Amino acid sequence: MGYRVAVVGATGNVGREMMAILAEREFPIDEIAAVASSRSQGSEVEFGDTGKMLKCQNLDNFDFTGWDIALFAAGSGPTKIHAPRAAAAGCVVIDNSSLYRMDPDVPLIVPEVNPDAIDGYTTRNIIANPNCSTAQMVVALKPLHDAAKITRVVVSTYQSVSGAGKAGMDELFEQTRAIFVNDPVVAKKFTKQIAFNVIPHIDVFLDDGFTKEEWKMVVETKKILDPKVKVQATCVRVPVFVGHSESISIEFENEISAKEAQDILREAPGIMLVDKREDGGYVTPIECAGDYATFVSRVREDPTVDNGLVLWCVSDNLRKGAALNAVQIAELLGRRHLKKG
Ligand code: 11C
Repeated sequence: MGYRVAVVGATGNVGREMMAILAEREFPIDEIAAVASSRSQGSEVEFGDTGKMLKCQNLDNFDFTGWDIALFAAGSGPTKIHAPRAAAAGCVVIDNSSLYRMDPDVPLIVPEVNPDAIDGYTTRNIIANPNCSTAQMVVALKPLHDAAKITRVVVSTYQSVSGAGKAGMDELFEQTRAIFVNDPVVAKKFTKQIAFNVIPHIDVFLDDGFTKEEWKMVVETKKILDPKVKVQATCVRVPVFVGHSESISIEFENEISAKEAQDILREAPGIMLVDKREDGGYVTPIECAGDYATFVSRVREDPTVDNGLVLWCVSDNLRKGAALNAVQIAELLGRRHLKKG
């Protein structure tokens, strides 16, 4: 006996990945619904590679009664209207938007890091999925924090255009094509040309000069990993289709060598250590796209601080950064709370 699962936002980048990962991981499903805005009503999405085609149902009048789990990848606007409606109908919402992440009554979960926090979901019947750049970073930080207690993190990100949705991917493709055929370059989704360029700006600016994407990395890491850890982030958009990369500098309370960190990371859940000090002995976004792992490379000691390490971390932002983490939360929920059979 399995679950009745609705994927909300099923036609978007993340919704499609959710479908694919539910099928790949053989999540126990009795019935699956593809739900989307009225614009997509009637269009079809495939349930992974199963060949099973699902007709999109209209979110505005979808009745969540009797559905066990709804994976939301619909953006904050529709989520604000429909997630509380689903939760009130008894369906547990796992939400990929930023709407509920900092709500004290909503657990923000990365299963490799803070699985126990899921027990608090019953207050609102909603569980939040973190921002993609936070998810991969905390997977890499957690085993090191357990070993030597992290005090401070300074991170610079190199984020792919798929983080900005299909429109971001289309813009990189269109601008690249335009440059090759000498057409004018048009920037709509991004604030400057993204093809053959990098843009140090993701999401809106806040009063202190940081962007909201940078702020999310700070507050979400504190909520998931440890409120005492200080985080400072610079988030940058790069002309890569899929896969976010991060250069992470970490300060620890206790001593930890690069060798010790490598040994710990090699055994840590969700991590693939690829760290050979030779040409190509590290992972780049092209190689991580489509994979589940958070890849860690270039682990080294930071000679400018006491007890410091620097590392390179890459992951598929649509998978561990979004859809995979959401499905892992559903699996955790099933194991701990919504047992079937
Ligand atoms: C980006 N990280 O790459 C963003 C996308 O809060 O879930 C995800 C935003 C979020 O643009």
